[in-house]
Amino acid sequence: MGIRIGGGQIEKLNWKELSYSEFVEKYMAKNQPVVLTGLMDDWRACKDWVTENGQPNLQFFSTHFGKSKVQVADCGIREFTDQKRVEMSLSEFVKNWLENSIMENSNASTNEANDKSVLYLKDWHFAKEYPEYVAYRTPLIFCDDWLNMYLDHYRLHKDPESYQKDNDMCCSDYRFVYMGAKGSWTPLHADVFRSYSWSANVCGKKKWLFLSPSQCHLVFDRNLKGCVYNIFDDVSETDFPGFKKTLWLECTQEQNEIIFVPSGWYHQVHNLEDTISINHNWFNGYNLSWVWDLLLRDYNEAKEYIEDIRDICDDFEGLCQRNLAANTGMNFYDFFSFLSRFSLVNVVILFHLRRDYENQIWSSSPVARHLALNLVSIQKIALKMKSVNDLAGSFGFFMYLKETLDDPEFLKLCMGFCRTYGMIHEEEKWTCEIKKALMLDFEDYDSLISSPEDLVKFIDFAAGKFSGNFSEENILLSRLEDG
Ligand SMILES: O=C(O)CCC(=O)C(=O)O
Repeated sequence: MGIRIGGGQIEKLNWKELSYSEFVEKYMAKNQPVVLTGLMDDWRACKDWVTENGQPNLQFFSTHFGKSKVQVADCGIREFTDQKRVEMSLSEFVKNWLENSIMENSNASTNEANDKSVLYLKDWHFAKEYPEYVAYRTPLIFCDDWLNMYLDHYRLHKDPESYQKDNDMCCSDYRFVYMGAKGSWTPLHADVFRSYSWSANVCGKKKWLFLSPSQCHLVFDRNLKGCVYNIFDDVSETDFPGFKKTLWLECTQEQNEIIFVPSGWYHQVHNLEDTISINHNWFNGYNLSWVWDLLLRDYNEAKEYIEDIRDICDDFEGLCQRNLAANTGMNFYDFFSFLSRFSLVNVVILFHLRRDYENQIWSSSPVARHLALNLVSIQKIALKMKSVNDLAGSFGFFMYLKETLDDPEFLKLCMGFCRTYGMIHEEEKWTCEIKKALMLDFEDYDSLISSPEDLVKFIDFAAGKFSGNFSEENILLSRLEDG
């Protein structure tokens, strides 16, 4: 039984036809996919990584990055919910690719099948590994990326027991390069943390198949545990009774096109030609609540799984959180520390903005509005977190305002955030100088943040300071009413 394609077309637009706010309104906030052109014109990757006849420049990779250790998926072998992966050097991967393509060509001339499975290099932290070689610049519309900004300064998860320096690269960021020959593919999945992603084709062509979040339950088995692996397999109706009802959106992505993959959409991807792509996963104020919902669901599953050892376990909750981090990539502690720091970033920049603008119109600036909306969504999540009783209100993380404001990494995070928001909203006159006088703004807030309740209060404190200024649009006040 084949899959049903329907439900319309994914729009393809030249970036020049779209403003930042239109992108936010039509795609990011509505969580809809879109393909954008015109965003990769000056990328170094598009010159260095592609030969004159439009093929991946494998020689270039071997010469310049050959020693890198990379993760390679064998597209012919399934291992649990993913493809089997091995680690090899980039030059070994290239050698294998070239040998395979020679074999493919000779088999094509004799009409024989090549039964060697296709290898696919995935999740290469290229930008982190080669910061000096600036292969590309993240397009402005994808810059409101809290996940990667954060990981430039903090770790998302550091388990003291399993932490190894060598392992540093694996969760250092979510900016990747993918490379694979024609026929390589990625099984059905939704992205890590239910993040957004964007994927740019530097070379080659990909076929994407998308399933909207409203249909996602249909690719799961009766227990809502196992998910279909390959939608082109003969999917068992007994195991996956809902699958026949699924309706897929299909899209072919050409060279130099970037696809925006919204939060929580399941997708399967096939390389129709030899392909190199760059992709980032990210989240921000618009999809952060999805991240929390997923984390809570995974936590409940992790807990249920070990429920029968609760009575013999000294630290049952600790074990749940360790399992959650191992399965999902972060636990409640990680998410809460992330959220607390970002609440402070947003508040600090709002204070800064008010100081920087001598006149009274600062609060109607798009940056101020954006920051206020961020705080609204952080507070909504904190309110949801408050209702998780199991942890007695504590997530194990303590944020002392004074210490945090003195932390050079935190100040760098604020500066990066400031710069990004200045660029996004074209506030060029903005200085982004976060002054040391910062602490004065918090003089009358002499408290630490250690629970979702504290976070709610802290944002209320900020709302109290700013609500007068936001009287026209009443963003912060309307949040209080919602709450
Ligand atoms: O390009 C691929 O093979 C998979 C990429 C993907 O799933 C993503 O960017 O979310």
